[in-house]
Amino acid sequence: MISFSDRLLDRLSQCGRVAVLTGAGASAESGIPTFRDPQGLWARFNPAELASPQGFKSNPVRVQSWYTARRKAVLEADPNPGHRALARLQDFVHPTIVITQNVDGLHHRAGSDDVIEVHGNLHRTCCVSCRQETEPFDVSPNDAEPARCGCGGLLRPDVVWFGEPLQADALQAAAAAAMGADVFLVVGTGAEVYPAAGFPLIASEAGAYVVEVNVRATAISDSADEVLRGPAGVILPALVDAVGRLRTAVAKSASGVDNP
Ligand code: BJW
Ligand code: ZN
Repeated sequence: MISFSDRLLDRLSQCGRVAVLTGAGASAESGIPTFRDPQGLWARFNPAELASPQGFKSNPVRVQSWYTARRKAVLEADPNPGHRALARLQDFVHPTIVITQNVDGLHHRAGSDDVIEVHGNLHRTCCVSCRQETEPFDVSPNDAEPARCGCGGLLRPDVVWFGEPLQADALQAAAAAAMGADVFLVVGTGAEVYPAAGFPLIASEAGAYVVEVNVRATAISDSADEVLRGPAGVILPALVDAVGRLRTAVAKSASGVDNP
């Protein structure tokens, strides 16, 4: 059994608000590749070509076909025990706000109610000209023409590429969640991409207890209050089970079940 510090369990079982920042590592155990790990997407693909407005403009078929393949892979994947544990945490700590950099929608599918998708969602598609939301495109690398809207504009996934601003409402909601959190979990992110990578510091400066869950050291490991080293799909279910046991014990003793 994994053991957790009393400091963390006390805070989680007594606190009013949890916020969680998740990154690609949270979906790794669902079979979705991360970006910057040795087998990650950026080891095989060039982010300037595939995740920037300039790359899209110079070769829209390449970008649309890459996102078509990723969208299909995500549709075949399922939420993993880490996603489901965060959804279960809502039963014990409300609100549990999930700020995710992931565009795969797996937190929603796992049952988390309060999810802020700061980098968008790859299942949503919009037109670069009229901004209308449309059905997702299905484009292959060898297609001669890119997918277009009825208005003639190019279609793109509703995600945030490098150099693009995050949606103002998502950014504000995420900053507010970080500032209001008693405990701030940082799960499966290298914490290298801003502004999302700044949320743990915002939370810490506002008084949150910041806990990293990651298989490796990251840019924020040294500044976290506590580090839980291991896969999110193993650590998070054990942590939520421990919080649940503690909450149940506290509720029982308050109702006098153990002290008739
Ligand atoms: C596990 C695990 C397991 C593995 N369990 N853990 C200098 C130069 C150029 C730009 C900049 C610069 N300085 C700052 C910038 C800005 C730039 C930026 O931050 N760049 C840095 C790279 C330097 N940021 C932006 O451009 C952002 N926009 C912006 O700043 O706008 C300003 C603006 C204002 C006004 C007008 C105009 C502009 C936008 C950033 C958008 C990022 N987009 C992407 C693609 C999204 C769509 C898609 O999915 O295709 O978002 S890039 C990619 O990185 C994706 C991710 O969300 C993001 C973060 O990655 P993440 O999730 O941390 O993944 P990894 O792979 O890095 O880490 C995985 C972690 O998991 C690792 O730590 C593993 O150990 C761990 N792990 N298995 C637990 N089982
Ligand atoms: Zn259009």
